[in-house]
Amino acid sequence: MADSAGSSRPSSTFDFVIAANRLPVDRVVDEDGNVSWHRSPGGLVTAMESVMADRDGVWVGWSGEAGEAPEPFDEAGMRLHPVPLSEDEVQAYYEGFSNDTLWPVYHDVIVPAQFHRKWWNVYREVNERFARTLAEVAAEGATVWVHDYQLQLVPAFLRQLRPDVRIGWFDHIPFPPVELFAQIPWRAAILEGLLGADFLGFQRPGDAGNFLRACRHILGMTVKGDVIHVGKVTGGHDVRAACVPISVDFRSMDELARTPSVRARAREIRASLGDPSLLLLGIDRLDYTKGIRHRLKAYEELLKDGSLDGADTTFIQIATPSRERIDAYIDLREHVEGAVGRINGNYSAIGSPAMEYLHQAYGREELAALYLAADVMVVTPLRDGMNLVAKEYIACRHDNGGALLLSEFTGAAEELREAFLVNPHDIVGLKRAILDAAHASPQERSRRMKALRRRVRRNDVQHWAGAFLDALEAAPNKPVRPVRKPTRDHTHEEH
Ligand code: ADQ
Repeated sequence: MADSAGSSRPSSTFDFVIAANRLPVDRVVDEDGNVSWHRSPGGLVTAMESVMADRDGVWVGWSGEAGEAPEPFDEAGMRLHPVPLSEDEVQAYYEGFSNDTLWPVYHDVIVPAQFHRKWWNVYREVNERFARTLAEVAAEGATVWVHDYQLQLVPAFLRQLRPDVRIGWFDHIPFPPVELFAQIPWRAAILEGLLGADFLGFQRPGDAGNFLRACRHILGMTVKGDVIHVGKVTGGHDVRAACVPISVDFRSMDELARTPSVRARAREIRASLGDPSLLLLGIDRLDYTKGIRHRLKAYEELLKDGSLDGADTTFIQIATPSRERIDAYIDLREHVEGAVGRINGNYSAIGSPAMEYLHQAYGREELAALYLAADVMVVTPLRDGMNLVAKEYIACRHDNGGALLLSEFTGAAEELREAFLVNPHDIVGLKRAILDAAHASPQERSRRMKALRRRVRRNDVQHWAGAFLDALEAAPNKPVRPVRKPTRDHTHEEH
């Protein structure tokens, strides 16, 4: 940690800096009003912990609560540096531009995108604030890893402030074809924002290809292979855009699923549903990209035409609450809950529900037990950057049992070729694939699962983080301007 005595906050700078919309912790207030921070579950935090373990690192992000930001603090083995967002900014930058403009455009416009100039202006301001904070906490020559679609302007803002640092950006969601991306009124500014980075990582080769094409078509840039020569944006540097698919912490999930308590809980889950002969499982954020409506339609038809027996089959759908103030999410929830009620009303028997629907978040143990209990994991997104649920299911199936039904439109489908692959728009094909997966012989399931487990074990989340950082390190760009100390005395703007 390098001291910077004399400056106001922060009192130190770091060699390794992560920027993500959210900090990796959630604020918890107990009955007596005491505040504590709990580490958020999830692979990204685990991956970053392993990367941070032998580095001097800080994570810059929003705390999840509107208003003043808490002072920087240590948690989960790293320094956390909160960025403030006002209630208006949460609505315009996060719920608005990130989740109601970019999210639908980047996911094939499954629902119409909303374009509002005010949202864009606030998105820009918040990105600039993130960049200023990063410029303050990054040590000379630091590596800065920026995450996801909420922070696409950060690379260029940061490069202007700190040409000495090495900047990487990773896109967790798809990058859309240029025909869709071109709808965004601020498309050129977004590309220019990203091109401030040295290396841009994407989930699929197709996403990187879409980005490269957008640079050619919209900005008229010269692209050679996977390198873009950025002439006019930041004074001439090269940016590489390539595919580095994210994964899960295979070893820790595998270990967790082997514990006696998780195995016992898996048996208990089946018993509590009347020991159905077929247990199907879906685990998703309640998001229209995840294809929940399509899978319920296929399931309902299978019950209706008698291919499946509702008294002897249960479909557990865990739908984590998500973006609950956005209209498209409110509509989706109503539709899904209506379908679940109808399916249960028509096809359940007492003690043997045809569907179990839970709109709640769960701990890792419970998720591992669910994965272990399920005969068929149903993953049917209409578009998904990767889909970690599919990989978590594989990591938990140390028994080589279970079958993975996987949409072709997930990043995961590029790697997981031994899954039962489906086009979720094709309801007939989806119904057939559900039956194929349900009726596959134990030998067939085991053959597929062994191959899938080999792949995810090798390409785990630690491998992903290492590959990203190696690519960033090897990126073609070198700082082109004289190294200059960041300004440390600017105050954070309040909006
Ligand atoms: P998401 O769209 O959130 O991620 P996904 O990759 O499936 O989708 O990750 C969801 C995570 O949340 C999984 O780790 C899962 O275990 C967890 N989860 C789901 N339901 C839960 C529940 N009820 N309780 C607790 N945890 C739950 C975005 C992109 C993806 C990409 C990831 C990572 O949309 O395409 O794979 O980022 O890059």
